[in-house]
Amino acid sequence: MDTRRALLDALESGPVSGPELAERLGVSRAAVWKHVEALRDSGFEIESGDQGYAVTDTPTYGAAAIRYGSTAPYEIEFHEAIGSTNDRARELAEAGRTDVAVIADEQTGGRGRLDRDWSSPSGGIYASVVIRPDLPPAHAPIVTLAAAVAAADACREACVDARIKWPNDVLVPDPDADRDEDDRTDRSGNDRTDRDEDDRTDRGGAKLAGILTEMRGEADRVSWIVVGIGVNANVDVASLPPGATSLRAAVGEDVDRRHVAQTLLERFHELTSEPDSVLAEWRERAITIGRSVRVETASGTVEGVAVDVEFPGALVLETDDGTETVLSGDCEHLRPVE
Ligand code: BT5
Repeated sequence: MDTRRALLDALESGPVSGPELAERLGVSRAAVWKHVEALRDSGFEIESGDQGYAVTDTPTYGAAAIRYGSTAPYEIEFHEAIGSTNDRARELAEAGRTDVAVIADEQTGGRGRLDRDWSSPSGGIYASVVIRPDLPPAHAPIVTLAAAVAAADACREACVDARIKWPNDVLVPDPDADRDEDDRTDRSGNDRTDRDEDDRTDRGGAKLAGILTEMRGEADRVSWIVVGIGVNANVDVASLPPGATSLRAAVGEDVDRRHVAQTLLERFHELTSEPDSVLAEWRERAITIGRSVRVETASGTVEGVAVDVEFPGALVLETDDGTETVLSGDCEHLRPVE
C-alpha cells in the first residue's frame, strides 16, 4: 500500500502524532511531514495540534477523497476524462489486477449495452470495478443485480427515490404514471412527449443510472468481471438523452458526489460479498415485478406479467402460453389497455 494512503488510513480515526505515524508507516518523521504537505496540496486540510496531525476537511472528489473513510476495499484510479472506464478496467483485469475501481469525471466514449452510447458529461459518476469473484460464469448476472441495488442505494443517499427496472436500469419512478401522456412532464419540467416508444410502452420513470457488465470466464469459473456503473449525478438533463434524469435535477441542487460514489462502492462490495442477499434486496427496490412487460431477447420477444426474479437474475413471466424465464434482454413496461 502506498505511504500516502497508509497515512490517510492512520488519520481516519482521529489525531496521531508525527513520531507515532513515522513508526506505524516505517518512514522518517521528515517523510511523514512531506506526505502531509502533499495531501494538503491535493485538497486535504490537515491540522497539526497538541495531539498530532488531524484531518479537518477533505477534497470534494478524486481518488483520495473517495478512498478516504471508505470501507470498500477497492483501490481507486481516478481520471478527469477518459474514453471509457470499462475499457481501462478491462485492461487492468487482463493484466491480472483485481479490486480496483476506475472512476472518471467525464467519459468521451462511454458505452451502454449492445454497442449503445452512454452520455457521460462532466459531473457524473462513471465507475468500473474489477473483481474476481468465486462464481461460475453462469452466475455472473447476480453481480449486475448487486450493482443495480448499490446504485439505487447510492442515489437514495442523495434523497432520491431510486428504483430498479429489470435487469439493470435505475430510475426515478413517474410520480403520475396513471395520468394522460400529454399532461406529463418530468420533475425537471421537461416535456416527456418526445419518447422513442410506442403508445403502450412506458419506461417506468426517468433513467438515472445504468450498468454494463463485462467478463472473461473460464469453463467453470469467472476469471474477471468488470462492472461499469454510470450515475447521472451533477449533470444537466439537457446534456442527456430524452427519458434521462439526474440527481441534481431530482433534488434541485448539486449532490455530494463523493458520498454517493462511496456509498455505491461500499454497497457493491457488501452485496457481492454475500451473493445470497442480493435478490431480496433487488426485489425490495424493483418496479418491474407485478407489471405487464415486453422483453426483447436475442431469440425473440416475450410479453407477459413479470412475477418474480430468480437466481442469478432471470425474470419470471406469466405469459399466455404459461410461465417463461428470461435471462437477459431489454425490458419495457406496458401500460394497462384501457
Ligand atoms: C446501460 O446501457 O444502461 C449501461 C450504461 C453503463 C455506463 C457505465 S459508465 C461507466 C462504465 N463505462 C462505460 O463506458 N460504460 C459504463 P443500456 O441499457 O444499453 O442503455 C443505453 C441507452 O440509455 C442509450 O441508448 C440511451 O437511450 C440511454 N442513455 C444514454 N446515456 C444515458 C445517460 N447518461 N442517462 C440515461 N440514459 C442514457
